[in-house]
Amino acid sequence: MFIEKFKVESPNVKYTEDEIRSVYNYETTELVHENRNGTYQWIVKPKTVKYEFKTDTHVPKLGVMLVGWGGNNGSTLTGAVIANKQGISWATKDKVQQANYFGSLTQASSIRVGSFNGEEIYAPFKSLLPMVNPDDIVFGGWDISDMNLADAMARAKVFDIDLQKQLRPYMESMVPLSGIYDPDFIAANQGSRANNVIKGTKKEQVQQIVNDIREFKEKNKVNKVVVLWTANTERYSNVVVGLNDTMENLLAALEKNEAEISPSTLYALACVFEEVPFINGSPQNTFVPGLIDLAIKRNSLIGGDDFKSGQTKMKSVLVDFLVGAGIKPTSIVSYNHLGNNDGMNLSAPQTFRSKEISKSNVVDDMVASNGILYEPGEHPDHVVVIKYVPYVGDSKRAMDEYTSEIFMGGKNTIVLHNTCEDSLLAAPIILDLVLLAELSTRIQLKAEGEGKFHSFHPVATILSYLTKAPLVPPGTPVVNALSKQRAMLENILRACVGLAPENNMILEYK
Ligand code: NAI
Ligand code: DG6
Repeated sequence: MFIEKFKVESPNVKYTEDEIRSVYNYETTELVHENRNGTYQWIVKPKTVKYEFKTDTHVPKLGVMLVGWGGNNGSTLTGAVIANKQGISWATKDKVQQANYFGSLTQASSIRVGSFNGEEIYAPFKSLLPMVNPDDIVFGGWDISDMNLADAMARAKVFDIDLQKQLRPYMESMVPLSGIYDPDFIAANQGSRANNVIKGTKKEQVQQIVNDIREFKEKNKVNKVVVLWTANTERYSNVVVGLNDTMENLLAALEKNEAEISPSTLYALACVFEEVPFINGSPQNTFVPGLIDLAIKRNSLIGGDDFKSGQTKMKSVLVDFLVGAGIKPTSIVSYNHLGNNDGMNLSAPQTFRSKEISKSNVVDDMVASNGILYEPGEHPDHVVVIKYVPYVGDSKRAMDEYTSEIFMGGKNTIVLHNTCEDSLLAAPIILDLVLLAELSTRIQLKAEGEGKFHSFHPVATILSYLTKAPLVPPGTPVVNALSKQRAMLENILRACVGLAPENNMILEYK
């Protein structure tokens, strides 16, 4: 059965006019490796840590500024939100289609809240805590191309033509602000697009972004802004001691107009200065150590990297399943071809390399979790190929071959073929990233023994379900397995309303 909303009644949770307060017993373990009677042993000690959470229930008017607003993802997301808000439907060759938010974890997935008369009861994921309604988001942003959003939508060739016609009047007047362009960081084939660029030194460019955010806030009367990079994939920046390895060095490098500071790092700097959340949807190392250092010191949310939309999402399910089932993946080969501007940009070796890295490191934690299957340091062969094929446009083809060793030396090969508009996978993920980033800034917590409430760590691991290469604070484990990432997110939100983590034990019926 499906219910629309619910309220938790418990001595551990209190709803007031302004906040939800909960007390939550976090069941965890403490591990010790110690010498007992002459032999080293692993001792596991279960322990309970009491946490308190408080969630500000005032949902702000949210502004979202996209870097790369006029791209396929930017125009698709903007058009989709307008279509949902306006209740637009359109004729396809199959049927009359209604706008929806399919593919969004927050808007189109559900959580289990319990059993009632022997039936499982589910509610919308978004009913867990008060969240911004995507229909109410005000969009804006930057692009190095000055094309208005209606023309950008037509260029993207993602939406059906009947929908485009209905959206055009809403999107014609939406024109991106000038962007920071540095041809050294993206493919040379993007040069012809760059007719809308901010001039000046890097420091002046950062200041312009700061001014843009302030003006956007003021003009649209929004209480909060989240900035998200959905612009072209850049090459990796060189991480150099003395240049970008610490906050001080990065700020000094900005003063000196050092060439090796990428445009994405400049936008991120502006956001951290303004304490505006910044999310990186592409694979490059925008978050050089100096930037992470600065974000931590200013307690300004950063999250990334690279939307986990299709092939990688499947990979982080399938490899988790195989390794979890005691099957040993030995070779993973992932081919992609696509014909959109992202594909054209990725046809340059340096930008492809950024994508290759983020697509390749996604099975490491699953492999490391099973020492029966893998020797220490052993990995499956893992190859990623991306080719630009203009004819297929935004409709990306992803083909994967997984070869595994099974029982008694047998081999098993699984082949997948996925065809889908890339932007229709990415747009709902962008939505989730901004909604969850905003929500997480309204949650405060403290563990027993901590005097004061504090926000989550500014490096937002809570967003990792949505990214291929989750950015984590130094010294924190990276989790790629999709089910664990979802459980982490859902269980944290459940804790905020005093609900136990979903443990799937269903002991009531055992
Ligand atoms: P796109 O090429 O259609 O759009 C990117 C836009 O960014 C373009 O309009 C371009 O003019 C603009 N741009 C480039 N550099 C800029 C800068 N420095 N400042 C402001 N604007 C700038 O690409 P698309 O398909 O929208 O993808 C965007 C990014 O998202 C790419 O990096 C892609 O790799 C990444 N991504 C996409 C996924 C998907 O499923 N569509 C999944 C994972 C990541
Ligand atoms: C080529 O793979 C283009 C890329 O931008 C991908 O479409 C994007 O990174 C999505 O990747 P995945 O692996 O999540 O489908």
